[in-house]
Amino acid sequence: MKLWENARIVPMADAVPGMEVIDDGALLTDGESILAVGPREAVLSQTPLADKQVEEVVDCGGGLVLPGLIDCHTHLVYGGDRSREFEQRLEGVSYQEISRQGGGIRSTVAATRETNQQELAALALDRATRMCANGVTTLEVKSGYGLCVEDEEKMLLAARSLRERLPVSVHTTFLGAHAIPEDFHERSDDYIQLVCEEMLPSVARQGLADSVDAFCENIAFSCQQVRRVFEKARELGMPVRLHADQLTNGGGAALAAEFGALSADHLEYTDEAGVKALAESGTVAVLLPGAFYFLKEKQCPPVELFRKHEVPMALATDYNPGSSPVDSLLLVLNMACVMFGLTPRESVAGVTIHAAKALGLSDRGVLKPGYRADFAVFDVETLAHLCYPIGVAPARLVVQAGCLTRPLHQRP
Ligand code: DI6
Ligand code: FE
Repeated sequence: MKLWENARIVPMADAVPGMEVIDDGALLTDGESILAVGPREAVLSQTPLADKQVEEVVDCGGGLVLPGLIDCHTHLVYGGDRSREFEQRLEGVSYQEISRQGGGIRSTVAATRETNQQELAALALDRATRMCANGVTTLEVKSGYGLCVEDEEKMLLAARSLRERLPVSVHTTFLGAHAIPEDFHERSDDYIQLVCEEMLPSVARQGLADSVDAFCENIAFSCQQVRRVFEKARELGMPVRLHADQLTNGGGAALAAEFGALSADHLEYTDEAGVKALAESGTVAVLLPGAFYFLKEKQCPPVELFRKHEVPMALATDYNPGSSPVDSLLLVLNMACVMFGLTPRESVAGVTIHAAKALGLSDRGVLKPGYRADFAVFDVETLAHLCYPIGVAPARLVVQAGCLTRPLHQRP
């Protein structure tokens, strides 16, 4: 057992508004799980200290202790970069226009196909290492830059390899329906057939993905095409999520809800009917302010409607080379407050409790007995102090499954 003391704890569960920080708190962990959390005195009184069962006492330095951060939407496995496209956009060419000309996602597909699994894994490791320093303990990673059986699987294997190399839980998502590959130009239905009949069954057979995603948009796939993918996922028993209503209102939110999706992501153009559908299906709205900022979008997601209908809002980096080259979930907290009007508490809930729900994970995202001992310690006073600076210092300590993983030299 380990005792983590001198901590100001924000459990993100059962909070009384205005009383969410447990000053002089402590956590008791046993292996991968939390045994007790609360005011130090209360935790100590439950602790069999006399039996000398506490093998280690760790001083959290008076820092603010949060559940380990969860980045529930990333595309961090990819080859190449999109700096030339960035310059084109600065000259006034739109993201959609670049996509229609065959660039955009397809240019990253070409670069990713040319990069082997080991190289992809090394690039992803470097990116994920920086994310973990910010307190991330669970990371979702999508495929979607391979667009054929072999290259999609190569991406998923590269993503899964992070599990052995970093102290982070990795949740992988098959995003075969991300873009229409060049060899299927004007044959998008044929490509969807390949996704449903070959790619998805092969990925499922090997257990390479925890969920299935698609890009529902006029520059990608129609609702009808996404429906085919989701029906196949359902047949294979895999949960779904959807890139929905990012650039136009295409009815993506309602489609995601109809299939009981874990999450619907982006949602800038979702209307009230779509929001109600999400509320009824218990689907989490994942907001991605990095992409909104980088594409200079004008329409914010309907945050007021999410509040009104009590749709949980998660936040993620959407880390990718084309629309959201940001690896800092801490910066995303700031962006969500400034651009989308979330409160600091809503923002932090978006990268903890609600992000866990977006991944279908019920063992993390809050600090409670029985939950995973994943937490991060920041040298800040309050949740507002975590959100208001543009670029916060990385986490002082990161604990994953009960083990100190940052700073690494303190690893037992
Ligand atoms: N929406 C996104 O934000 C990423 N994919 C998607 O469907 C962008 C991917 C890219 O531009 O490379
Ligand atoms: Fe995305």
